[in-house]
Amino acid sequence: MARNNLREVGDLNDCLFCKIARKEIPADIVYEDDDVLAFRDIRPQAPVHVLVIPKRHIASLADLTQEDKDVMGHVTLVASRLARDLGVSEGYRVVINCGKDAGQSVFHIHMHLLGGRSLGWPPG
Ligand code: DGP
Repeated sequence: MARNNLREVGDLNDCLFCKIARKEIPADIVYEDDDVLAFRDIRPQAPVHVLVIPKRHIASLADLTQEDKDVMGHVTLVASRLARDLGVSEGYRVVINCGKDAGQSVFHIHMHLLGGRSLGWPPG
């Protein structure tokens, strides 16, 4: 339990995305396996806006350890496959906001997959 900077055991119980992973809160799930879940963002910023998460609680990119290499590789592969399956393989963006200043609002690591419109750069 002392891994990944889990601030308190309470993080796991209170974490919104842990609750979605446990199906305690409904979500529009587009992909699921034993380790990874992908669901549509509740406030979509593009026609396709999906969040891909490891089911296991990891607070943020800054908290990754060697132990997380496989699951984060898996998250990335799922995002790549979903881009194809959801029809945005012509151009899409994956984003991981890390920390408050980057706009991270849910402290369970998640990869945004955004596509279906032209995406500006640099991001705001
Ligand atoms: P970030 O700001 O990078 O931490 O992204 C968090 C995203 O999570 C944000 O785009 C909105 C989304 N979100 C917040 N609450 C919920 C929820 O209850 N359900 C779903 N599907 N998405 C949520």
